[in-house]
Amino acid sequence: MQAEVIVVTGGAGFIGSHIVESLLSGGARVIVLDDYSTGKKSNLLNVETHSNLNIYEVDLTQNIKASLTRVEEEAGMIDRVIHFAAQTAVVNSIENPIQDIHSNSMMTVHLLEYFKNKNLKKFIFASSAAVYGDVAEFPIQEDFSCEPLSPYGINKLASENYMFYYSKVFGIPSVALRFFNVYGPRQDPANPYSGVISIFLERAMKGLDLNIFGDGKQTRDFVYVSDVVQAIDKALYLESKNFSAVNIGSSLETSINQLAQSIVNLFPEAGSKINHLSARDGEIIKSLSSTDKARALLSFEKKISLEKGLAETAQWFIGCESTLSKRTLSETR
Ligand code: UD2
Repeated sequence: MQAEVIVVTGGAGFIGSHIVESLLSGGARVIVLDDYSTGKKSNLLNVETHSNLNIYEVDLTQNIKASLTRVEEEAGMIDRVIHFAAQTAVVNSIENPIQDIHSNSMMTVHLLEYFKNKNLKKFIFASSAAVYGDVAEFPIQEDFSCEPLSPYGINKLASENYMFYYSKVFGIPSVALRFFNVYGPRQDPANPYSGVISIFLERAMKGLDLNIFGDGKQTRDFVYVSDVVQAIDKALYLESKNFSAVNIGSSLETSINQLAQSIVNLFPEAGSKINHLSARDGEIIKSLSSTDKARALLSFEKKISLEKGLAETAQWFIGCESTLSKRTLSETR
């Protein structure tokens, strides 16, 4: 039997590259579409020469139809799509809400339009807990009202609404995975709005102080990337023809104070201290997912504890640091 063709937009990104590896090991033909705006070629280093992988460097805000037509000419009919390409920073969406439409919901609609009469077997979308806005009741369930408080969250919700419409009217089966705070190897600590775990790990490893915004009592629901991959894989082969929106989290809340202390404890020799700076504007105080729906629909079970996930991510950061210093050493020779 011929391998299924699966397109991963944003496949060179943090989560995307992990799902690409998992799909290839399952025997699929994988097509990555990425413009390397936040994704990196190095994220696909383990698989870049795999005979079942094709990588196309394309800007998906421009002429998606031409890119997908080319893919189908070269690889055959596309069976499933995992749509992860997006502008990922909430703060950018606030600063430039119009641009954000182009690189978020508009891209989703272009993709759905392309697939509307093509018998696509599944369309998976990286949604976010940002669709909920400020919630009064916990844990957060999928049927709570969605009142997003950023253009980023508005776009995620708009994409979901389009997916619902294209499933009802054009029969494109789809799943929106509402990610809580995902962390793990390859998360890039490059800017102040990168995931807090990547920032804290990088700083603790170098013995730099960890800066907590506010009193640190705010909580987040951290989920390890391999658990997320497990959920994506299940969603990709879900039997349903409809649209579903599903939370993907750990159903555990951790305060930023606890997190910072656990990370400092991983590098006892480095001597980082913990500081408190003023709170970020518009910060949510609490985040906690219900994953009952994920369990029922996708047999989702969190496998990696925060302790184990932090240790594995720390190992990855240490590995990167030593590769970098080896490279710098050989370059200066
Ligand atoms: C997460 C998502 C965001 C959106 C949002 C929806 C990430 C990286 N961001 O934002 O895309 O989906 O959830 O609710 O997953 N912090 C510090 N010091 C630092 C950096 C962060 O104290 O150096 C705090 C920050 O103020 C916040 C917490 O750590 O209280 C988590 O911050 P984040 O930027 O990792 O994620 P979040 O929840 O703001």
